[in-house]
Amino acid sequence: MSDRIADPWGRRTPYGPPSAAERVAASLPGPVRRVLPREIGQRATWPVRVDMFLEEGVAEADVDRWVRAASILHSNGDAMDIAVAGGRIVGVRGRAGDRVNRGRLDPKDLYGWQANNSPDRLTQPLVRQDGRLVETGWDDAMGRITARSRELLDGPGGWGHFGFYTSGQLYLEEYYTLGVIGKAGIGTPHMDGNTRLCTATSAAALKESFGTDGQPGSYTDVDHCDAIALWGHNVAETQTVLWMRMLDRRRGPRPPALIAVDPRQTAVAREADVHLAVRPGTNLALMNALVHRLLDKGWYDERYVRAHTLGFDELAETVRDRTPEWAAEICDVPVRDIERAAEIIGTCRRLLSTVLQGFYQSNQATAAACQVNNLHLLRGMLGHPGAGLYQMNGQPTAQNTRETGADGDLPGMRNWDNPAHIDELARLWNVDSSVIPHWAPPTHAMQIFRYAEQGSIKLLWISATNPAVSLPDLARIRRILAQENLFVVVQDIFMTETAMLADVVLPAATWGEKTGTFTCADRTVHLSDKAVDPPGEARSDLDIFLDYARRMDFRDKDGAPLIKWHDPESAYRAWQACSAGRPCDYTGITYELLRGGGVQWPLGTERLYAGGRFNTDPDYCETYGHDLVTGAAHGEESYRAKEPRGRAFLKAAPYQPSPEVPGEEYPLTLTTGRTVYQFHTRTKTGRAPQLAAAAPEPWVEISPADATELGVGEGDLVRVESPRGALEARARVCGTRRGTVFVPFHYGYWDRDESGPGDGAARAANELTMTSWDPVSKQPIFKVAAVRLSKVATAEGAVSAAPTVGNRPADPRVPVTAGGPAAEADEHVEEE
Ligand SMILES: Nc1nc2c(c(=O)[nH]1)N[C@H]1C(S)=C(S)[C@@H](COP(=O)(O)OP(=O)(O)OC[C@H]3O[C@@H](n4cnc5c(=O)[nH]c(N)nc54)[C@H](O)[C@@H]3O)O[C@H]1N2
Ligand SMILES: Nc1nc2c(c(=O)[nH]1)N[C@H]1C(S)=C(S)[C@@H](COP(=O)(O)OP(=O)(O)OC[C@H]3O[C@@H](n4cnc5c(=O)[nH]c(N)nc54)[C@H](O)[C@@H]3O)O[C@H]1N2
Ligand SMILES: [Mo]
Repeated sequence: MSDRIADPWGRRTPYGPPSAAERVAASLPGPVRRVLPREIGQRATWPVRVDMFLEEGVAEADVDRWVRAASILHSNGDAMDIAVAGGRIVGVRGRAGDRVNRGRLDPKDLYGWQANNSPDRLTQPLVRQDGRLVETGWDDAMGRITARSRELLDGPGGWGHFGFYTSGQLYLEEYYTLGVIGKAGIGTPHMDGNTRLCTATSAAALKESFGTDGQPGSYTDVDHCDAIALWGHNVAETQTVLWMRMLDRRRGPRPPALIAVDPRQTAVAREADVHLAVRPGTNLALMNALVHRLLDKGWYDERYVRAHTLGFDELAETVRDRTPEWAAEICDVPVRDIERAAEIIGTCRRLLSTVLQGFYQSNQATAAACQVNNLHLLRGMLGHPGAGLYQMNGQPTAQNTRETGADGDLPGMRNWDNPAHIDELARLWNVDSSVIPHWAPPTHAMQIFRYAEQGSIKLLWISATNPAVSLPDLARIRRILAQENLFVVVQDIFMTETAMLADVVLPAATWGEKTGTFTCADRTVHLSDKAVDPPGEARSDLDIFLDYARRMDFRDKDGAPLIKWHDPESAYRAWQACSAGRPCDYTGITYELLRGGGVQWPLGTERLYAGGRFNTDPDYCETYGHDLVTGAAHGEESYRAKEPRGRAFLKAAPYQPSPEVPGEEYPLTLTTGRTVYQFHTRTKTGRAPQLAAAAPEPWVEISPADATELGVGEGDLVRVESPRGALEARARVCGTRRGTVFVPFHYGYWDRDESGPGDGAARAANELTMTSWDPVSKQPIFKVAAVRLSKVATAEGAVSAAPTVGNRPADPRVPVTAGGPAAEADEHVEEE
């Protein structure tokens, strides 16, 4: 038994990398491998550890059924089984045989399912009547949406009045259906996902460097690598099972070196051999210096670069004067640490990189993420075991939003600017090419809200996301959603801050209550089956979208229904046909195959780009590329002129400071992010007792030096103000860089029965953040804003402001966060 609140990572199962003999053995064909002695070829695998948590009073013997599923609270793709007893979910258990987690589960997965059973689930549609939301039936609610849609679509301006804002948390089948409705039914370019806030930069960086989206690496790279670099990724709190794998390597023989780039002393940073606590917003300066150092020292693979890349000269020119000394000044980190990091990256044999929000949501996001790609290209570190690159995903199904085109992408990683790709889709859907909105770039999320603000978008359909807490500059977002002339549909499982502002609220079924597939950050597809019925009249998101298509009577060219599928598996088959021949080819990956466990796309390909051949062919690529500084799109002609012939692009850009930097009035830099215990706006984790109790309130992390200067002590109530708004929370004095404060963004207002700060003090981090985004990926800058801080009240007694497993308190007297008996989970390690 283990308290996974006190110890989120559980028991260590150390292991080492394969020996040279084992590596050779691993490359042999299966039949040969099987006759080798057992020690060879099998020892270097990550041991199995099965984690389980069941409701109090329920024993394993009481479980009626175990139903296959995968994690829905992060993008790691951990496979699990849902325990069902008496028609209810009563617990979860990791799947021992799965390639991703080998039985382990994240604390959010162990405890978070309890939200499914919460008594305050939405169970009936609601409509706004005389200013109030009142319960109604599906027919009335859908009837109102359809009537408004018809009126808008048939009137002047038609498709221009529709905006769809979806998620990274629905299933592949649901996204594909929504994508076809938007792109071929209504024909609007105003469709995006909250993936814009999450992994838009991951997609953008992969497209710019390699030609299309798609993660090159495999999680087994952790088993093989001799160096790990975590670029703005607090993996210990946000993908705990991946971190368990890394920690098990660190505790085993021949451990990999570890580099962390993060302004805070996270658990990752404390474990690292080199911690670069950069000033928020300066990633590109650091990256350019690292590239400079690699070139300067000759730490790159000249042959690989010549044969498989384009753009070396421009890159070399861009970083020519960008010395470690230069970057040390801008990033405010020691020169020798930059040099040490460069040496590890430049001389290791198998480099694994993961990139996430510290880069994606920071200044010059795409340019900085592309430099990580460059480090791998320069060293030829792609496509072989241990040479892994994850331009990480965050949300569990963000990869599918992108693949299926429920955001600003086209289904199957097709290119908006390639008429042949549009024609392919038109043939597939049997519609006229002109219906598919490709005459202008797709509208990104921030621009959709701008159009709603200006009144041109009149119907905004929000599914599985809570923008009234998660978008920047919340006062503005609340104002937009509350507008009289904007018809807002919210499809959710709880009464969120956003739902409170809706005209129609649709109650959805969620994970465990519906069937569908999703794909994690190493391209492993999992099937998650329906385990129990949804509460009340709640319906799956797929059924809701299908019902809308039916009521709107969308037709193809021959007058047949546009949507020709009716359930998850038929939707999946339609998607398989759409994906055929594209990088994310799902053909062969059937539901039946997935019932045996997770499988990577494309079938039989553990790593992409093994032969150094990239997806950059002009007829195949997903984009003709952009200028990383301005975001200006390159045209087809100039792209073809480069004759990529399967080579990757080494893209370059000079560093520029963030759009907002601290000054006299707002002298501190605010950055935001996550705790291990909460998921986003807490609609699920805030309803799981163990998780809710571990981090019940927001807090403000501040460095000891700043705290002393401002007269702030542990637990004191402080006020943080930016040019946009203010919040109040308790201070956690801890290891963050001087001049930087951190606030978790999880805390909205639903548990206070208000849709906004009301009379009380605000507490959402996004009251403070700014409306500004990366020029290429259009991902908002959540990680940098200028603020000031002042003390409101002194803490009374021993106050614990925040969980202690993250960024540790400077004051050793602060009590350690623990879950106690209610959080005891099972951990079963299979002994050899
Ligand atoms: N527990 C938990 N896990 C989650 C989620 C969750 O809500 N809770 N959400 C999931 C999702 S959708 C996502 S996208 C991922 C996000 O996973 P992460 O990206 O790991 O999480 P964040 O806390 O947003 O940001 C990571 C780190 O970036 C650092 N940082 C801030 N500014 C900068 C900067 O300018 N440069 C650098 N180098 N670092 C900076 C922060 O200090 C922070 O520690 O997590 C997924 N997993
Ligand atoms: N300041 C700051 N802001 C940030 C970030 C940050 O680091 N800092 N991170 C950004 C990132 S990376 C992300 S991913 C976003 C996340 O932001 P959001 O997407 O707004 O956060 P969630 O709370 O996950 O919202 C998902 C909603 O879907 C509902 N839901 C869950 N399952 C289902 C389902 O099956 N069907 C339906 N219809 N609804 C369902 C949940 O109840 C919840 O209301 O926040 C972004 N905002
Ligand atoms: Mo995310």
